Amino acid sequence: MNIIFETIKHIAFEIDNAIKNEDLGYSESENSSGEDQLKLDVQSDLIIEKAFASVPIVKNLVSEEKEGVLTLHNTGKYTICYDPLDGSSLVDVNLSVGSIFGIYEGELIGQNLVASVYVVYGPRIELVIAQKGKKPMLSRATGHTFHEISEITMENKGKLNAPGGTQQHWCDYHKTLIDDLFAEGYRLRYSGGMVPDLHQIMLKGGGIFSYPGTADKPQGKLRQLFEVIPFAFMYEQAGGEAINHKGMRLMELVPSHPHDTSPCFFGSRYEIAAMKKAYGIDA
Ligand code: FBP
Repeated sequence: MNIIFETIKHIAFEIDNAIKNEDLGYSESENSSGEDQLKLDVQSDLIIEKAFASVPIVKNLVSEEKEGVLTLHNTGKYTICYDPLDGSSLVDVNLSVGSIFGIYEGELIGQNLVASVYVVYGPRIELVIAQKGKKPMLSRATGHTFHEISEITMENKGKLNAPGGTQQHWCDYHKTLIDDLFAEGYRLRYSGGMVPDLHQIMLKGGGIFSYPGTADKPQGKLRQLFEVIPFAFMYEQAGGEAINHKGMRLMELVPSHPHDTSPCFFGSRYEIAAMKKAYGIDA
């Protein structure tokens, strides 16, 4: 598994270099969800594919930017589902973005995720690795080397609120949840980039990130295999919780298609309990 983590560190420097030096314009192509692709989306995807092509333990790659499964090594053990540049539409306004990696063994379902990694491309490059039985580990780059900084542990209650989704299409009880949290003194922290938003809540002790199902997107927007499940694993390893709109653990998701999305709620225990109460879910 360490060879995968070391390869992701190498990928992080290459993508950071591309963000800082390459063309921020749109490519001619669309991804499999019909979204226009930035040249950086395509380039980041190629950087990842090239890097794992020389890692025999990686059997398959599944990218948010492409349809289908790419088999690299038939004798490999793991499938890596990844979002090469999450929040890429924020690069041209110079906000932090990220890459997300979910490492699965066997069928591509929540319970088969064995490790996850995300990279934050911000003022500095930071990387967090979560493995079974361990607290997530934060590392930070100086020069071209990552140094381990600290394990991440979430408090039971936080103070940050990151509410995603088009507010005019929120259901009433979701609006009540969000309004009540602000009435309790929570501070708004939503950049439009899932990676920096979830990173901030984890590092600043807790709170809640929500991207609900809405009238315009009943199944939410965020993809199960590439975004939701890898972060659900991160949050649970850090002592937080991650559930869907029915109160089911996101780690129990069974996508029927690689690009399936899901309503999702990530947070510390107090805020997830508040969400369950607002949604009428038995605690
Ligand atoms: P991409 O993976 O296509 O970048 O989209 C995901 C994302 O940008 C997340 O990073 C972010 O949390 C969300 O979409 C923002 O959505 P919205 O613009 O609806 O708030």
